[in-house]
Formats: sequence, structure tokens, C-alpha cells
Amino acid sequence: MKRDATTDPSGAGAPAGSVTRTTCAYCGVGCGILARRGPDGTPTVAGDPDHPANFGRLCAKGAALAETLSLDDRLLEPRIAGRPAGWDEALDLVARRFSETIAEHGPDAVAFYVSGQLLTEDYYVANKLMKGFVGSANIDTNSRLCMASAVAGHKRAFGTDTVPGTYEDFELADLVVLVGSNLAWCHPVLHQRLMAAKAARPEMTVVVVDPRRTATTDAADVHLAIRPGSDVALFAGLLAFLAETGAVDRGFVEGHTAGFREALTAARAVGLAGAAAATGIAEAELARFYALVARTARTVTAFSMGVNQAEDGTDRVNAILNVHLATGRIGRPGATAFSITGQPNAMGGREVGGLANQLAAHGEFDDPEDRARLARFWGTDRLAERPGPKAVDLFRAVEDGRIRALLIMATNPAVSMPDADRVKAAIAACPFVVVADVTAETDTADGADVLLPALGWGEKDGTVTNSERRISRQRAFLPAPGAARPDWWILAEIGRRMGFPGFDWDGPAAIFREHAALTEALNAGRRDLRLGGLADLDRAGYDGLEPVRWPVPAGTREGADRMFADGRAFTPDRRFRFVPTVPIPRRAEPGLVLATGRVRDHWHTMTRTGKSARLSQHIAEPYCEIHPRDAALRAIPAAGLVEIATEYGSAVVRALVTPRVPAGSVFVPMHWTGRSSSRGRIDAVVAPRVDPVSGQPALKATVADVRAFAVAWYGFAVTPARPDLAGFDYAASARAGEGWRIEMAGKILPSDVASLASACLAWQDGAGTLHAVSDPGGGRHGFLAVTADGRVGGAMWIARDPVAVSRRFAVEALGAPAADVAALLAGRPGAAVADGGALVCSCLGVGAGTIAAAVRGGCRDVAAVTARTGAGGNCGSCRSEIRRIVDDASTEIPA
Ligand SMILES: Nc1nc2c(c(=O)[nH]1)N[C@H]1C(S)=C(S)[C@@H](COP(=O)(O)OP(=O)(O)OC[C@H]3O[C@@H](n4cnc5c(=O)[nH]c(N)nc54)[C@H](O)[C@@H]3O)O[C@H]1N2
Ligand SMILES: Nc1nc2c(c(=O)[nH]1)N[C@H]1C(S)=C(S)[C@@H](COP(=O)(O)OP(=O)(O)OC[C@H]3O[C@@H](n4cnc5c(=O)[nH]c(N)nc54)[C@H](O)[C@@H]3O)O[C@H]1N2
Ligand code: SF4
Ligand SMILES: [Mo]
Repeated sequence: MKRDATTDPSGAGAPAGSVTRTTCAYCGVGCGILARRGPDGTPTVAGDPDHPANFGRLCAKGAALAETLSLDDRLLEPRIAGRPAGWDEALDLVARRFSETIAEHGPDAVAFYVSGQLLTEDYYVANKLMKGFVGSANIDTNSRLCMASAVAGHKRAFGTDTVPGTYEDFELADLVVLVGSNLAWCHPVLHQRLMAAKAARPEMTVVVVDPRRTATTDAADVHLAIRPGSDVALFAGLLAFLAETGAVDRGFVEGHTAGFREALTAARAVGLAGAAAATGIAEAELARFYALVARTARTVTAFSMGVNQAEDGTDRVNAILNVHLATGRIGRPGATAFSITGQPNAMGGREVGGLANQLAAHGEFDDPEDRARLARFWGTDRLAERPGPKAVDLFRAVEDGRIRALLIMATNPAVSMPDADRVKAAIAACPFVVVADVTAETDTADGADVLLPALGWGEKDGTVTNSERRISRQRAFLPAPGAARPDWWILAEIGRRMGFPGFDWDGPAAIFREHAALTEALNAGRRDLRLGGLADLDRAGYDGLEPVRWPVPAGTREGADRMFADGRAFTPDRRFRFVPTVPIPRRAEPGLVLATGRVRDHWHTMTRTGKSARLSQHIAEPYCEIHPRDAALRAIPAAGLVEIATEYGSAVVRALVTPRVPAGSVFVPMHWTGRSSSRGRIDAVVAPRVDPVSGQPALKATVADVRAFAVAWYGFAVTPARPDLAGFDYAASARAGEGWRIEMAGKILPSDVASLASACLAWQDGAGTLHAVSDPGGGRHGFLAVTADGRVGGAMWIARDPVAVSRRFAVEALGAPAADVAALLAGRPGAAVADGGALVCSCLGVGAGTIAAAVRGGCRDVAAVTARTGAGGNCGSCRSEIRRIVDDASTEIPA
């Protein structure tokens, strides 16, 4: 995609023809990327074969990064109350309002809400400004919604927030247990590494613990479809089983841990029978899993949001860690517990103290030595003395006026916070809100007084830390667009203009050096987070920094491998701690348990992946997976609409009736916003209940009322421009080619259907021909706009039932010559044209129809389909979907 570099203050980015080594913008796997600029400057990306996270692999999202770099929706200048402003005016206003608010109401009246998508250097400055100089700990981050339970669990067991293992451990293990993780969709390259290791050593076993069938369970040997919320019981039962069967490593427990007896007592109260009752897994099957764990020394237990995002999330983490401590499976090759981080820099944010209850460099509020050293290092007498409010409480404080000036950076809480309508209202009512973002229009930016344009991926420069503690450089290769500036610069300017010392760095290298030096000043001889070996990197050294895993103490450059190999934790007595965990009883409320999460090709609130037509084709609409039994009970038809409601709010999404989700619960993705849908913002429904230890919201366990959303008509359109979705009872839009595809539905069909279609297609009379067809009963209508030069300028279909039009065919028709008007009006390819069907392989653009045709043509397994069609040949995250098509079709194939 071509970019306009006319207003670049810092040069033109990397020169045409150059290759820049950088790191992916998305998940915590932290893949290395080679960004090339073509002869005309057009960027393309490829996996970096030398990066130790991915060795050249990329998933569909990473591979499509170049498609998300257009500037059309970017925020390119500061805005005050909606009008463009200069940086000086905007920053002076922000600094003045923050200072006035502090003078009038105290430091706790201002707050920052930041993000694991900031670079470590940005994050460091945000935390220094708030905790060090404003003098409040009113800074929390979207990592509260993501990693907080893992952090709290690590600290309870290890005394520090340390991920002990490495990606290599996944490859060395004989048993990998994935808990509450849809690795195949959410961390595809790590999943691919795991699958490659398993293919090389078929004796390796992969077990997935997830109430739902997913692409990850499809690729596993064993799927333990536990009842939602029964993870503590599962792992407590396992601990009791290990003790009963003599599988406990006595030497390790006695020599290196404390609290085993209490944890075992709690676990025995659950036992095998209790675990079976709680999880809904038969005792015999559970015992088989337990025995497998008991006899497999090289076991990795990796966990993600199905564990962390729960009211007992921290206990779930410790229930898992207890099992690893009991067996001494920590810090050994192929034997570790492993928290998989979500965002590209969830880990880096933790290192600089981005959470309201942490100090920089893993320092603790309740440790006077930490506070004294930190205050000395920063040269401040205003260091915050106690933890600040965690995300949900922070927005409560905004709501009730305790917080009166708020800066939101690199996160979209009006969409991603639970009880999102309330959060959106709190932001709207706050006297002064600053939003720093790359996107001009977001649901959060709607409530801002000042918008500040940030540099995005490919433009900004700094470091990120991935799930295995590996620090990698993100490097700029694109010019800074418009007036956009780096996040660290925005924060440092605010600090300077508020009159604080120590905010005058000349670039991210200087900030990194300060951060590295601080880890040493705080932690040498006390904790493991040490970067002293990198504290003297000059500009060239920083620019050339190779991926390195912390700790990197002073005097070294090599970086570390796995942690805790010496069997010593960072608790006061250097012993690991067991934590007794007690399952919480199930809620006895009527309704279905709503779990929320992710889809393969979209990232969060879609401000970036939503720009790629390719990524938008896999799943183009918000949906609700619901079991056939629950759908039948509620008279919800396949592909009909459902309304999901709680006391907090409601949402309307498409029904996906499938036995892949268990009866009694539903699954809805978190990605749709007030911009991409009329009513698909699911966090409006989600309860703001939190884990009492970590403050992390239980985003996977809201009990909701789910019912059919009856409509009189359904519509589907492909259009060159996105229509306003606000007027529809239901609507969702997605990029398609150079235009848009829109799903619609309504309670009342307007009597003038043609006007509805013209409005939707933005059809100008005289611009060409608008063909129309209706069936005699009047239920089905097709409209086809053909431009003066004979191309499809848009099309729309309306029916009383969900529109049976080939989406792929319609999308591909947009802008193409309108050869077969009858076929186009029918919304189906003519007999001679094969329908590619729903997109399965985003990397190579292969649809379900093509794959099914290959299977009919004799391909009997995934490898054969890949050889014939290319599908699954790149990132591989669609292989389990291909396998499903092969399995489904194979029964139809004559032998
Ligand atoms: N494609 C894509 N990848 C991403 C992201 C994205 O937006 N899109 N975001 C990134 C981020 S920030 C994060 S945090 C990660 C999240 O990565 P994951 O945690 O893997 O993804 P989720 O879909 O949130 O949830 C994982 C699984 O938890 C299961 N689950 C629900 N309730 C329970 C339960 O009670 N117990 C257990 N054991 N499991 C349960 C759900 O069925 C779901 O399959 O993904 C990262 N990668
Ligand atoms: N129901 C439900 N809700 C959830 C979750 C769930 O599973 N279920 N998951 C939770 C989790 S784990 C997470 S991590 C959050 C994610 O939720 P958010 O952080 O709210 O989601 P994003 O869309 O990633 O928001 C990032 C914002 O920063 C902007 N941006 C991108 N790059 C930059 C940059 O370099 N600088 C600046 N200043 N801005 C930038 C983007 O345009 C976007 O507006 O959602 C949480 N919410
Ligand atoms: S797995 Fe995909 S999204 Fe995650 S870092 Fe690698 S390429 Fe990026
Ligand atoms: Mo996350």
C-alpha cells in the first residue's frame, strides 16, 4: 500500500529497496519481521528467519501487516474539541489542565489508562510521570484485563513476576497441557512450533482444557471439555492424585518450597470424585489424564485467558503452579508452567510497573527499600506511596468524579472494558479526557476533549518483551505521517510542561538505558529482573540490539535461558510457595454462561486488522456460538439473530448454532465495536466482576439471557462506501476488496425497498443502471448497480430469511465487469463458475468451496489439500478447519 510521506519531520523512513528487521505488532509470541520497501516505497513484510521466536514463520495477521498501513483513517494532527490544533497548543492545554486539577483536587484526581501495546520506553515514561512526579499511582493498563491474574499468581508462588520457561520447552516436552488457550488462533506461530515438534516426535501428547471445541482442541490428542469455571477443581484434584500415587518430588518439595501440606489438604477436600463432579468429566477419563501427568516428567502447562479472566483467576494460576512445584517441574528443560502473554508488550509493561499496584522494575509499594531506591534514582520527593485503583475501580473513580482528568493511550476501553456502556458514559462525563491513538475515530475517542496523534507500528521505535522474556526491537521503516509523534515523546512533553525534571530524553535509546539502569539499581542481589548489561548501549548498540532474554545483569550481554534452575525463588526465604486453592461454587442463576474471546484474523477492536479486506473475510460479522439444544429451546434458527442481555446492557449478533460450544454456555467474540456494528459491542453485556486478588475482570463468565431477535427482513450488500449503520436494528460492516460488505436486518421492512437499496448503495440517479428483481411473493429482492462503464458498483439482496447469497461471489463481483446480470441478481455464480466459498486460508486466499472441491477431487488429508490448493501452506492456523472439511466430506467420497 502506498503512503504519502509529504509531511515527515524526521526523514522519509527507510529508503526504497531497504530491509528493516522489526517485530510484529500483534501477539505476545513476538515474531521477528523483515519489512521491505519496494522501489516506490511500498512496504511488504516477511518472517525473519533469524528471529528466535518464529524462525521465519508468520501467521495470517502478521503476514497481512502491510495491508493495515494506509493513512485513510489515521489521526494525523492534534485536535481540541474536534478542531485541528498545533502540538504546542494541545500539550500546553493538557499540562495546564492536569496541573490545575492536581492543585485543586490533589494528585489522585488525574489518571492514566494505558496499554500492553505501548513500547517499553513509552510505558516507562508514563509510569515515571504518574507514580514518580504526579505522585499518584492512578495508572492502570489493559493488561489488567489480560495478565493481572498471572502476575498475581507468579508473585504468590515465586515472589516475583517471572515466567520460568521458554518456547523451546514446548518443543522439548513430552506432554503439553494448554489451559484456557486457543493457541491455534491466538498465538499461531507458537502453535505451529508445537505442532512441528509433535510431528517430529509423535509420542508427544497435547491436551487442551477448554469448555469449547476450538481449532486448538481439533489439533490436540485429548480435549478435556470441562465445565466453565472448574479449572481450580481440575488442578486441585490433580494435586491430590499426585500425592496419592507417589508422584510428588519429595526432595524438591522439602528442599525448595513451603506450604505443601496446606495446599494438599485443600486439594484432598476436592479429590478425584470432587474434580469429576465439578468438571463434568467422567472419573475414569480424569484419572487417565492425571496418570499421564503423573508419569510425564517433561510436562509443560501453558495457560491464557480461559484461566486469567475469571473471578478465581489467580487461584487457577496457583492451582496450576502448585502441580508444577509438587513435581519439581519448574526451570527444567521441557518442564515448566507457562503464562502465554496476549499483547506484544504485556510483559514489557509489567517490567516498568504499568499496573497500578506495582512500582517500576518489579518494585513493590510495601517494600520501603524499593521506594527509597526508586525515589533516589528518579530524584523525586513525590513518589506515590500506595497502590492505585485497578481498571474497573479506576473507571468507577472517573464516574463518581474522584478522577477529573484522564489520559487514555493505545487502548479502546469504551469497547474492551466490561460494563462498557457505563465506562463509555464515565469517559463522556469526565471533565477532561485526552486520548492518544493512531485512529481518528474510535468509540473511546468519541468522549475525548483532546486527541493526540501517535505513531503506529512501522513508524515507532523501541522495544517489546514477548511471552518468553525476550526483548526485541521494533524499528521504524516508514516516515512519520502528518503531525503524529511517538507516545514517549507525548508523555515526556507533558511531564516537561508540568515542570518536572528528568523528562528530557533525546530518543528511545536514552529511555531504555535509564530503564535498564533502574532495574540494576533496584534489583541487583534482590530480584531477577536485571538489565544492567544493556544500560550502557549507545545509539548504535540500541539500534542493532539483537533479541535477548532477560535477565541480562551488569557485565553480561548474553541473556538468560530458563529461570529457577537453581531451585530458588525470590520470596524472603527463597522458597517457592504453595497456595491452597478452593473451588468457588457455581452460580445458580438462570441463563447461559457467556464466554467472550477472539477470532483468528481479527485483533481486539479491529482498528488495524479491520483495514485488511483479506483478514476481514474469515469472519465478517459478530456471532454467538450456541448449542443446538439451547437454540431449539429458544426457537433460534440457524443464521438467525440473537439478543444477549444482562442487567448491564444488550447486544445483537448472528447465531452460529453448533455443538462446538457446550449446552448451557455461549461464546461471542470481543472484536465488534459501535463502528463495525450497530449492536455487536459485547462488553456492553459483560459483568464487571473481578478476581479479588488480581482485580482482573471475569470476562468469560457472565450469566446472560439469550433469546431470538425476531426481524421481518434480512439484507446483505456489497458497496463502495460504508453506509451509516446507526439506523439499522442490526448491521455489521467489513472491508471487502476496495469496498465494504454489510449484513443487515430489521424489524420492519420499509414499503419502499428500492429506496432502502439506493440509500445503502449510495446510488446516484444517472450514474449507470440500477437493476432490480423481486420474486412474485415479494419476499426476495435483488438490486444491482452497474456503473456507466459496465462494472458492478454495488449490490444488495433482501429476504425474509437470512440471505442465501454467496458472500465470496458477491465480494469478488464488486468493481468487476457486470458480465452475467441474472447471476449477479441471484447472488450466485453461474453453473460454470466454482464458488470459492467462505475464506478458510487467509494467507493464500483459499475458500471452503475450493477446498471441498479438492477433497472431491481425491485429496484425502490436509497435506494433499495443501499440495493441491496451497491452503494451509503458510501460517498453518487454518489446518484444523481444512481437516474438518476433509473429515466432513470424506464420508461422501466413493471409496
Ligand atoms: N487472533 C487474535 N490473536 C490474539 C488476540 C486477538 O485479538 N486476535 N489478542 C491477543 C491477546 S491480548 C490475548 S490476551 C490472547 C488471548 O488468547 P486466548 O486466551 O487463547 O484467547 P481467548 O479466545 O480470549 O480465550 C481462550 C479460551 O478460553 C476458553 N475458556 C472460556 N472459559 C473457560 C474456563 O472457564 N476454563 C478454561 N480452561 N477455558 C475457558 C474459551 O473457550 C477460549 O477458547 O490472544 C492474543 N492473540
Ligand atoms: N469481553 C471481553 N473483553 C475483553 C477481552 C475478552 O477476552 N473479552 N480481552 C481483554 C484483553 S486480554 C485485552 S488485551 C483488551 C484489548 O483491548 P484494547 O486495548 O481496548 O483493544 P485494541 O483494539 O488493541 O486497542 C488499541 C488502541 O490503540 C490504538 N493504537 C494502536 N497502536 C497504537 C500506538 O502505537 N500508539 C497509540 N497511542 N495508540 C495505538 C488502536 O487504534 C486502538 O484504538 O481487551 C480486553 N477486553
Ligand atoms: S503469531 Fe502472528 S500475530 Fe503473533 S507475533 Fe507472530 S506473526 Fe504476529
Ligand atoms: Mo490481552
